[in-house]
Amino acid sequence: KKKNVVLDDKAMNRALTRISHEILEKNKGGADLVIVGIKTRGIPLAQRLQEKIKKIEDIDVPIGELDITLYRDDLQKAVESSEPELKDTKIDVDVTNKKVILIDDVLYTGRTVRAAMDAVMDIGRPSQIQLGVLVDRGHRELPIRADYVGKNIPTSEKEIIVVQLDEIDASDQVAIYEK
Ligand code: 3GP
Ligand code: 5GP
Ligand code: MG
Repeated sequence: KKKNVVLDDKAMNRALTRISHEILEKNKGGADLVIVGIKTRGIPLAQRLQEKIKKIEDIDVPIGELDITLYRDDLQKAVESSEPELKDTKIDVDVTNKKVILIDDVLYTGRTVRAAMDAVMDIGRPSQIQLGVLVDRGHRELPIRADYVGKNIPTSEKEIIVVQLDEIDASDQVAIYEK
């Protein structure tokens, strides 16, 4: 319940600006990129990166959406006992020979990202898949790492990262809570 703010609106915006530059640097520009936001909060983050890349290099990177959810009624139990599953895919562009950048708010066990990679590879043959997250909270259960990280926040299993975004929560903030 105790709250510790780790990113305020300004810090979040700077992190996303930096990631936009890192994406352009690593890929030598924005050609052949497709940005794919994962379910709720990955989607506005993907849109913000698209806008920043447009401002920096005046290039329109297409974006798509994946809805990957745990079937569950209880989040805690679900995290331990069931796998994330694909509910919906909205990717209008052909990903074959494109570099797909998956975007999620928080990277934890890596199981959601694994499901997202499966979903992307089911619809085409990307030349690469990269991963960007606002927060890496550790505790990976699969050999997955992010190419772009807003902030590394080592957490205990008892802590939870609360990500609030303007588009959904009417403010920009990342905070750590004790469960
Ligand atoms: P998101 O859709 O914005 O990513 O998983 C549904 C929501 O529950 C996620 O929102 C996420 O913010 C929140 N959440 C917080 N802690 C956890 C967790 O440990 N596991 C999962 N699956 N979701 C979490
Ligand atoms: P995974 O364990 O598969 O990496 O994460 C599962 C999903 O829950 C991902 O969409 C991830 O963003 C989200 N998630 C995991 N831990 C947290 C957390 O502490 N806070 C928030 N906001 N989301 C989380
Ligand atoms: Mg998420």
